[in-house]
Amino acid sequence: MPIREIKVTEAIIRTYTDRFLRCLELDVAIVGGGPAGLVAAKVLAENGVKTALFERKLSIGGGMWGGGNGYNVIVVQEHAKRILDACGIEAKKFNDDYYTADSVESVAKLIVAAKNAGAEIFNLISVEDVVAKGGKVCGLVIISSPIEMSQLHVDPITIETQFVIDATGHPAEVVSIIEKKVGPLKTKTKGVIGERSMFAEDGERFVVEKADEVFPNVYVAGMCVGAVYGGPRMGPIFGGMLLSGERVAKLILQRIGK
Ligand code: 48F
Repeated sequence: MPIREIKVTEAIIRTYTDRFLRCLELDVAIVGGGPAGLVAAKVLAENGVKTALFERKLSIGGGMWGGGNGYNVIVVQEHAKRILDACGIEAKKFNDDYYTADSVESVAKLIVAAKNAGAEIFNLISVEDVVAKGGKVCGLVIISSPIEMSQLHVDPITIETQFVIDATGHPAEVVSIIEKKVGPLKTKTKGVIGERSMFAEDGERFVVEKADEVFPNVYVAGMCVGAVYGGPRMGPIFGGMLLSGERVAKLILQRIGK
């Protein structure tokens, strides 16, 4: 049969629309498709939680693609290697304490793992606000990234969700909005402090230990944790990001009794 162009168009519009309509009401909405968001998506979805991840950029993967300084290698500590293993990412031992992995392979396989677990992933969608009723966050305000980038005067659309994970990395975008427009965070300083200079050992511990709920039903994971609490950055060592996403997913699973 000859290709009919409008059938291709129809296939795209119908499939995307169906997929999006299924995600209008979510258990968990994850903002940011870096390593922390992807691991959280995988763990939640494989436990039967209705999860979608929204990423502003064309490519999912955040700061993981470029490894360190554009050398496409990441370093992961022994205690986080099991997450690479679970996604089929090849990890090679380096000295006694570290493993290295190809950053491109790592991103690709984290995406596949999240998708295979049942998470929906939307790229080119920016979260520009939250829906807040009675001081509670109950949804996300989203807009197509090209519209956001071109600053066209176009209104956004919304989704509803029980829980939000802010996995937007260094800028901690969602919780910054909440702090300004909805109410103070549950943290001691009640707001986003911003990350500190590099201290990898502390930073790695920090992003895992403090990954938690910072506003009712809103959790932080990954580098966003460092930004909220003023933790140090850690550079291209990624164990903390993976474990932070996993921890937040497990905390939400506990909350909903799964
Ligand atoms: O920055 P990113 O990779 O966050 P992460 O998962 O991992 C941090 C590491 O990559 C690295 C590091 C490790 O030592 O420090 O930086 O914590 O991924 C965050 C993603 O969120 C997207 C952004 O494009 C990126 O891909 N993002 C940020 N704000 C928004 C967003 C938003 N408002 N809406 C949608 N996506």
